[in-house]
Amino acid sequence: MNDIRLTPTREDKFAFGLWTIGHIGRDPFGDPTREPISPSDFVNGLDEVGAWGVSFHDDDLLPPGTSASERENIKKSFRKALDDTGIVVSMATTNLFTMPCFKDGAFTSNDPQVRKFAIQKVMNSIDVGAEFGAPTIVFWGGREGVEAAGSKYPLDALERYREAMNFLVGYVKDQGYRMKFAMEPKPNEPRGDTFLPTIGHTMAFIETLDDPSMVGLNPEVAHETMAGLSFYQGVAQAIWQKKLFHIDLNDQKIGRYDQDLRFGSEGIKDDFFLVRLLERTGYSGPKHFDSRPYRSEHGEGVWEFARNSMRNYLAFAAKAKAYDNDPKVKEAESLAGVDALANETIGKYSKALAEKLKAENFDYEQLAKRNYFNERLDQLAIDHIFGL
Ligand SMILES: [Mn+2]
Repeated sequence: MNDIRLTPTREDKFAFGLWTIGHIGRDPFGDPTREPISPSDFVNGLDEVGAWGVSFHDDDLLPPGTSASERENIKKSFRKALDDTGIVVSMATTNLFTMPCFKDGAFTSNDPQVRKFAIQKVMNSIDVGAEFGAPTIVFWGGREGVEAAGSKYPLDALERYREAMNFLVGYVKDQGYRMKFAMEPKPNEPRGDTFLPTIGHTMAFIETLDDPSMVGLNPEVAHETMAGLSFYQGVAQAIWQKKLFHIDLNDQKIGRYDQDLRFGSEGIKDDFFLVRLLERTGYSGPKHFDSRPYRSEHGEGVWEFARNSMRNYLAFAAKAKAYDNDPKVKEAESLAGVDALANETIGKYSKALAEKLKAENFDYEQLAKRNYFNERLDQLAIDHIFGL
């Protein structure tokens, strides 16, 4: 345990949103349990715990209804805290869910005026993101969905979703901003059913856009887990399709409401393999925590939550490295045939190869006798996580 580094450095690129550690503990059943943290105090706090980046919704930084002079003051003190600490703005996003006008959706509201207002709100949010150098704009379509299935023809809703994303890509290019978009899927909550509910749905949607190269994914542990899916497998496919532009790390029990738990506090094995995947594929984007302290915490407790989120990531990274360097793991992987899966099966189609393959004889009864020793391999992962 002694050689494991558990203290973050800037190179780790750990980032937190203003709404995460700064969450005031309000839930659908209860009032706030802690005081808000101002954006500049938040940045100073991040610096103290060793984080690297900060993200925000437009409304976290500049609450709706703030006067022009107040906006300038907020931006000035936020800028000063960033300059004083060296904390960077790693991502910006738009709140298209809190304002009552979005109750029927934003890009997919049945009211065209609401749809236009939503696009305008994102353009303004992109401008603020650009002002602070955010390289990525995240889109979480929290209200893009239905309770009453008959209230929206889903093919039309997807068409309007696409129209909005294409328009906003056009805006970014026209402004000459050096930024890309990352879409964040979620299966439900706050809507009964959300459009683009999973990593898979969203990646398929992105390929239908005018310029798919501008848009990738911001998958979140909790959201994919709510859908009963393996976040690890989903992220792996996103990496394979070169669509992992950003990531939201947190934790979640399957089948529950969106818990936004501290990363590494719940789905330990999936988290272990997730971190191993991010490390071995050289993911270089922000490791962004979209989670919040338990409602029972306040003061130092919320910063402990932040420290422990990063600590757990680093612990998993160290455990994953030890797992990969363990000769027993290498041996078990070889028995399982892990490396053999990286070798081409037959190659590109040709008539000659097809005929040759048709003529081959396979002793499938013999093939069925192979033991892959996956129990042994999996227990080695568990042993490493346990530290045995
Ligand atoms: Mn998120």
